[in-house]
Amino acid sequence: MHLPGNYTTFFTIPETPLRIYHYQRVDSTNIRAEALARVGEPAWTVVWSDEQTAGRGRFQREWISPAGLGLWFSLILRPHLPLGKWNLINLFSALTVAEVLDEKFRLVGSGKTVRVKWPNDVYVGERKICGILLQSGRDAGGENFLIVGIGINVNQGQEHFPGELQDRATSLFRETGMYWELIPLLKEILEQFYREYGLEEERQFANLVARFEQKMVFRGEEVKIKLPDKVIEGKIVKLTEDGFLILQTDRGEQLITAGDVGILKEKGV
Ligand code: BT5
Repeated sequence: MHLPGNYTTFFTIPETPLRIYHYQRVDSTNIRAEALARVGEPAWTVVWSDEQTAGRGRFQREWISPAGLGLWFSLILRPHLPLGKWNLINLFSALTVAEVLDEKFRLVGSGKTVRVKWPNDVYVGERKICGILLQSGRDAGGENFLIVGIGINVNQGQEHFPGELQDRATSLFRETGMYWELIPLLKEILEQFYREYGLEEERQFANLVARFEQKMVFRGEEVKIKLPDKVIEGKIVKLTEDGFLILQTDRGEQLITAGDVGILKEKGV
């Protein structure tokens, strides 16, 4: 077995196959997890780091990951789903984080609720609290794997975000006025992920799209979607059974498989 290098601690979560390698600082937990998966690391191994020096979002965008203030981790999965359905794991991951965070808001008696934005962002009001990056690959033995990279802002105050993010990003601390311990939160998210994933896998993720739609921002609203080469406008009609977006545009319905969704009135997404 390939050893995962200079990790600080290692722990498991009882009654689950979850194994967590904890680092103080890495470039990106997705990069580390991918390297492990390529040489055959099994599903449910997690790479977690206090800090990332090259945290990444989609399309190579930067993900701000300051030391000790949030949860930055990546989980290896080896899904038994047809490849065409792996996109559903995007939706599943966002929903799982949203449900755990909702539980925290209930706990502190806050009236706030967490929403998901297609395909895999988690929002509180207009601000992003969590971003997710999925990367698939194939290991040396020819088996496909998936890396689920999750970044959750936990204890940042407004001043910890760079200027342009101060209004667009939030954290559990900003929303509840309380500091949250990272390890219990990480364990809770991973446990819930593991439990719910098993249930979803049994029913082939059949109810997931409906659950996601209920928590989804912008349903039925006019939006603009930034694609790599253009921006299109239209109304979100619904999601397909594979979790892609159907947009009603003035040229008819269009299927959107990737992109950034924002409301039409907004300056940026
Ligand atoms: C994402 O990309 O939202 C996916 C982020 C995934 C981060 C995790 S952390 C663990 C693992 N290791 C990694 O290297 N990545 C994963 P996207 O939808 O492209 O959003 C990126 C945009 O969000 C940036 O361009 C910023 O505008 C904004 N952003 C950056 N850092 C942020 C933060 N900490 N909180 C909220 N927004 C942020």
